[in-house]
Amino acid sequence: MTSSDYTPPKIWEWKSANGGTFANINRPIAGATSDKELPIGKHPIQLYSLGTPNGVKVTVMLEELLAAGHSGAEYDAWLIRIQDGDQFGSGFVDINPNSKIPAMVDRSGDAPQRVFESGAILLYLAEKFGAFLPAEHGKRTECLSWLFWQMGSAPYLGGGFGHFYAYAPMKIEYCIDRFAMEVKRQLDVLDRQLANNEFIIGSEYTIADIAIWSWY
Ligand SMILES: N[C@@H](CCC(=O)N[C@@H](CS)C(=O)NCC(=O)O)C(=O)O
Repeated sequence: MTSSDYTPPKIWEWKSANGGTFANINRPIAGATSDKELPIGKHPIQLYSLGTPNGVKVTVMLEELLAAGHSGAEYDAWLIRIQDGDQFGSGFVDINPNSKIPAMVDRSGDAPQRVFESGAILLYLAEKFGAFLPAEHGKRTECLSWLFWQMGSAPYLGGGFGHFYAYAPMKIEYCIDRFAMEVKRQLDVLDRQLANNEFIIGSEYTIADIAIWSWY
């Protein structure tokens, strides 16, 4: 297909009823839409999240830490229902100005520390507990390279392929072909890396595995 009926406007305007599965929560502006405090439980770590691939990364990390004997990783998990717009409540926006799950608050120190972006949360927890991140500089660099690879690649998978294949109101062959090819390529990157490695950076299980596993 080489042509379409659509001509992009010179100045784009927001049509709020543009269809698609997430039309009710997609907006071209940031910030809170309602006043809503976040609940706080009894544990040092407060997790505000949902069982999506990005959300699951943090839950897996916290459970791995607990299984490894790090009792300081006890946490309260609070559901943020993104389809209902919980991510636009003022309390959530205070801990993540980007209004996306997962977000976390560590209340174990003198002042609460917010952390957002799933990769940043994995790194924060790995450094806090000295776990699942190699200490040796070369291996640490390799681990962070794969962590950042995953963070940069996921939007092609979820926002690109997943969106146009499953959620877009019309099926556009060009978009599905473009993102299917990219997702296949990413899977081949992983196949080749894992052909001779038990875990993504070798014999050691790290936060790179946790980030990659939930998506691929
Ligand atoms: N780069 C972010 C992406 C987070 C993200 O896209 N979260 C989605 C669910 S997986 C979300 O909260 N969407 C709600 C929205 O877009 O309003 C991360 O890795 O934490």
